[in-house]
Amino acid sequence: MKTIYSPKHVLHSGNHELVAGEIVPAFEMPSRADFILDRLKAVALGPIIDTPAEHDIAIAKRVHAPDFIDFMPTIWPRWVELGHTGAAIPFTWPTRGLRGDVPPKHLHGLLGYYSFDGGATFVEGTWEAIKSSFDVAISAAELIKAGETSAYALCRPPGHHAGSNFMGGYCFINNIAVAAQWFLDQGAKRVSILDVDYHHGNGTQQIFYSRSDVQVVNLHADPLLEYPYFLGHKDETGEGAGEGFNINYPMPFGTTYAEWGANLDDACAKIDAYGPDVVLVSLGVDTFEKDPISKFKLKREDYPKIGARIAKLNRPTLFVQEGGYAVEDIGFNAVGVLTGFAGR
Ligand code: OKP
Ligand code: ZN
Repeated sequence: MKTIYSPKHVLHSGNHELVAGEIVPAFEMPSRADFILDRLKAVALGPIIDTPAEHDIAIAKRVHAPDFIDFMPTIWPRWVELGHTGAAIPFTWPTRGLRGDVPPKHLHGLLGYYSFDGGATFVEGTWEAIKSSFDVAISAAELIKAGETSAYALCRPPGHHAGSNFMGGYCFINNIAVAAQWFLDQGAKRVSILDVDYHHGNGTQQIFYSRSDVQVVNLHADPLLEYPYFLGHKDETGEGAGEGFNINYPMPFGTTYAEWGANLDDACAKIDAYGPDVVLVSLGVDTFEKDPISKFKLKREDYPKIGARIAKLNRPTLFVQEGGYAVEDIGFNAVGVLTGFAGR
């Protein structure tokens, strides 16, 4: 299996987040990609391409609002113009009782207008890293189109919390959603997205919620207990033409592979029944027992089983990296899924 990766991800670094009242370095940090690369090389999964082709950002506008995509590269220059020196971060959101339909003119207001939380922060190189992560996803999709049966997009920053016109949860462009639409635009009729990240992929769900050409299947922590809190319940099954094409498997804290794997089996049966031309996997490994921000109990030896189960779908499969914050273990777990898929 080939990997696509961009060294430009490192331009998105030094970000912080607010955890229980303390400012700490963001858990989504550059070393995550380094540990994954080290492990890819150690197991010799396949060639690692570190020069993804540049793709037209118009491709991202097929699932994202053009004004949202055009806004992101302006954030850092405007932030600096205001005299700020720390990272750009939203602080006011148009929640209940406020007008969410009028974009403010001031940058501070726009940051809230185009986000759902304060987890997507900008430093000087963030936009370039976002663009490179998008380029990685599309370049990996191109490998599948060219006939590879699988590929791994080592995306950073991740994407599954980003919706049509909002960022959040470390995510800016929804890489997997953009890739799914790209496959459809290249002639695919049906695409399945299987999101195995610990957190519900609210952005991916929102983007495809009323569509039948992309099936979205999410395995995640119960949103009554866990981030992103406001989406990911079992009764969210799609709407209109999309009715029945969104499937959620919320699970309690402490979930082990026994229960998680049973839900994966069920999810795979639903994907089989849908009959997609290609399967896209939002590969988060924050389900790991030692993940610092998560509460599932999957073990290192469980990850190859996930890959092996997905391989049984026997369809072209694109893996797109999402979360995973136990950085010393992330290589073993993410690459474990890939080796399991490859039958080793
Ligand atoms: C991104 B992905 C407060 C806690 C917020 C946000 C987690 C984002 C996870 N600082 N945590 O799905 O792995
Ligand atoms: Zn996650």
